[in-house]
Amino acid sequence: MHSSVTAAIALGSNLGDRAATLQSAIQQLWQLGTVTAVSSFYETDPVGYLDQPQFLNAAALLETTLPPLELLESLLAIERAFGRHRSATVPKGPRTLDLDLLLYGDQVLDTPTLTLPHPAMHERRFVLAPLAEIAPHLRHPVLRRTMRELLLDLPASA
Ligand code: PH2
Ligand code: MG
Ligand code: MG
Repeated sequence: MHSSVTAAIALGSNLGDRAATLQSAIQQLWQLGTVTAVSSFYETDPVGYLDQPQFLNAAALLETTLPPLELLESLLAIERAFGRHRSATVPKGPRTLDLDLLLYGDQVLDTPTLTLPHPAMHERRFVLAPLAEIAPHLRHPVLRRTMRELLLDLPASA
């Protein structure tokens, strides 16, 4: 019997019916555990690669017994089910669905395929705004700041 861990997942979409995609991706997350919180959907300007449509972003908390690499594989399988084919698209470019594993309990991990906590999560308003909505007191295991503090720490330009 594995004990369950709370994972934080970022969702993003900027192609097709974005809200319908996020809604049904959240339904699919139930196959991986218990979805304990889902944020509002946030309309956000693209960050990084700018020449692409506006995103709809959200965050969810998932209580799961899947180990982190299996959870990551399962999230990538859901992305593929929504028609995302990585080789065919620009890195950081438009996507029907992006599911990023942000946190897996307090676990700190650095492998070629998965880094926990997600290395850029604390710099991104489109990640922190939805996550702070559903988990304001959740603490980043490396930076030791809560999601609300990290959000308030962001420069206005982020
Ligand atoms: N994802 C990216 C790159 N830029 N910008 C916004 N607003 N939202 C995203 O989800 C996003 C992005 C790469 O995953
Ligand atoms: Mg991403
Ligand atoms: Mg991703």
